[in-house]
Amino acid sequence: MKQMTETTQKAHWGMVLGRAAIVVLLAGIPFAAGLCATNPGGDNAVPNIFQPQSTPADSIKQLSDFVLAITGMIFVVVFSLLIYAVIKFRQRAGTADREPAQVYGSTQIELAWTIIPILIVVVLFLATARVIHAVQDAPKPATAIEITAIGHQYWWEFRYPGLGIVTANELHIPVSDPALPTPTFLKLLSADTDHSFWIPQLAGKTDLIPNHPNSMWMDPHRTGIFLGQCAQYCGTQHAKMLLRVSVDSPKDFGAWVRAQQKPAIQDEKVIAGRRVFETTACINCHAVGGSAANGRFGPDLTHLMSRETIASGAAENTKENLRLWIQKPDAIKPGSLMPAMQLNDEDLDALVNYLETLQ
Ligand code: HEC
Ligand SMILES: [Cu+2]
Repeated sequence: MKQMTETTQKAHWGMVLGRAAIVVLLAGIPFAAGLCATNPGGDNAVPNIFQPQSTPADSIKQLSDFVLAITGMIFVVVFSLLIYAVIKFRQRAGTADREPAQVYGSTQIELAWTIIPILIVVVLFLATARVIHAVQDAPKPATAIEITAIGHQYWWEFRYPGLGIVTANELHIPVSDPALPTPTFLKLLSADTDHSFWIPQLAGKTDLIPNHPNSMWMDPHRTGIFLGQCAQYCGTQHAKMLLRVSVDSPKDFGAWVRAQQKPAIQDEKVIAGRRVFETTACINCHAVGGSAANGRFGPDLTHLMSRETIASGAAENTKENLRLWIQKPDAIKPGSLMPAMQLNDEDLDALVNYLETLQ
């Protein structure tokens, strides 16, 4: 007798705990959604899929909201029925040794739960197909900016074929005024392995695959810095393969383009450092416009100092970081494909002084 009460008591506590767990889980959903929707740190401090600022990202957000609403409704209906059944038909003292009523099939119910889900899936399919079509088949206006983005282990190369610009890691594009749209169309390529281009606030995620050009576009609605990240594991330093997009006003973009189109500054004061650069392996991997350096394995350094970060966002572009980077890239980005160059202090200082003139 005593044993039996103990078992029922245990079962009772099990049930209370189970119910409490369900309540906690349900309460967690709006909490998590609230966390995601807030934007700590102000202006685009974190990439955020909940605050689209460009047409493709906006279409994707709207579709996700729609799908979430429908699946959320299904979740609520199914869980309400489940909780109802669990409570209403729970084991009671009087019914412990009786079998529940045995029901064999119901054509109406079976038809309903076959046809309704099919309709829901068709609606979700059509809504998704519509957005995919609108994003992928958008016509390219004559005013579009064309850029080729090439993924490298572990940095980004950006080429503006129409403007004759080559740069790295920090993409500059103009803001797009709906009255006179200047969207940016990107051709996506890879120099080695599979990468993925993702700036959540501006567009969806698209892979960069060797020998298989992909494309995407974005038309940012406001200026500012937007952050992104390589979204496909591509090797050791995949995590430090960040993307920085500067959406500029038409005036700022024009000024940036003119500055980038100039050849590298040749400052006689840093001739010693330039000599170090041009007589070591640097030039096999890096290009500096208007000099003997035309390597393509690493980022173009012609306008290195116009970038706020180095090594794909791994460090700020300061004198100390440049020095450290050349001496020991692994200190900033372990596994990066730039070798430690083993220079003596004198050469290193001269070299950094030279790099600092590459405005
Ligand atoms: C074997 C090829 C190779 C050699 C040689 C090489 N680099 Fe690099 N370098 C790279 C690669 C690859 C990166 C990109 C690393 C990353 O971000 O993952 C890089 C990045 C850099 C960067 C950061 C650029 C940016 O905008 O992020 C600087 C500056 C740089 N190298 C300077 C030098 C200098 C100076 C030398 C010569 C002393 C040199 N490199 C030699 C391959 C090389
Ligand atoms: Cu990558």
